[in-house]
Amino acid sequence: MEYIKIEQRGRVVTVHLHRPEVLNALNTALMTELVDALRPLDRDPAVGCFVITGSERAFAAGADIREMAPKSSIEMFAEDFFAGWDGFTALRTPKIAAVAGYALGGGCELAMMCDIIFAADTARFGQPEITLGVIPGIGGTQRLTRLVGKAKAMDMILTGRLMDAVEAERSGLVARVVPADQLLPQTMAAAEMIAAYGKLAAMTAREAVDRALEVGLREGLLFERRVFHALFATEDQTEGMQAFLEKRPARFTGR
Ligand code: CO8
Repeated sequence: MEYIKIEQRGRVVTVHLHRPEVLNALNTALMTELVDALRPLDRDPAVGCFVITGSERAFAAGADIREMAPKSSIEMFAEDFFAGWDGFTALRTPKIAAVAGYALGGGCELAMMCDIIFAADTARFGQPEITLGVIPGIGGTQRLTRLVGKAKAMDMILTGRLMDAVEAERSGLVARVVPADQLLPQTMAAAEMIAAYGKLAAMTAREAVDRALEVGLREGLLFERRVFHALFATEDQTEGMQAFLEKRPARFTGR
């Protein structure tokens, strides 16, 4: 793989975006490598969490402007440009974005495609597409608005200004802000914790939380109750509850 580096430690798979010369700008080849690499791991019961990260300077400074610039509208439409990112959001294993430095445009959108964002105190988020004569195209107007509300989303998207990590946490975009040298250790600790739980429960939990952003309360509550019922078919439910009653740690198997 040319544009990403992948390492597995225990049940956690970490993806390092790796185009340092262009601040990890997201081109089609990177997207394809990422989705193709993670798809089989998503189905692997031995993998319980993905971490997506960049460099100290940039998580990703956006979609690759050099790749996009010469394209015509017809080409973008015919190729369904960047529709391949749907393959990333379709992954069911929990995903944490560990963001240091710039997360701009498509980079901010990629972080928002993850289930949780942890930010270094150096992180800066933005949707500066307006400065390029376009608008966000892989979820910025939709996910950012759901996460931070209309007021902040309009402010960011219409002015193109950047948000620092503290404001991003205060606004609900980011789960935790940590000192830069703690970003990967703290992200790994959370990832290992998530990965140690039953994978079926973790996959179901993130799906249920995502529903809250998509459907009305009544429908969301019904979905939650039904998948809660369904988890009683798993060995992990039996083991988790039995372990509690026997006052011992649970040993989840993902079945
Ligand atoms: N694409 C391509 N190359 C980039 C990008 C990018 N997004 N960002 C940075 N680079 C390159 C620069 O061109 C530069 O290359 P070179 O050394 O060859 O000149 C190198 O990375 C380093 O960048 P800078 O010299 O600019 O570094 P600075 O520290 O001065 O500035 C910034 C850092 C502020 C991050 C600056 O690089 C910047 O503004 N980058 C662009 C940010 C941006 O506008 N991002 C949004 C892109 S558009 C987008 O994401 C739309 C997604 C929707 C697609 C929808 C399809 C359907």
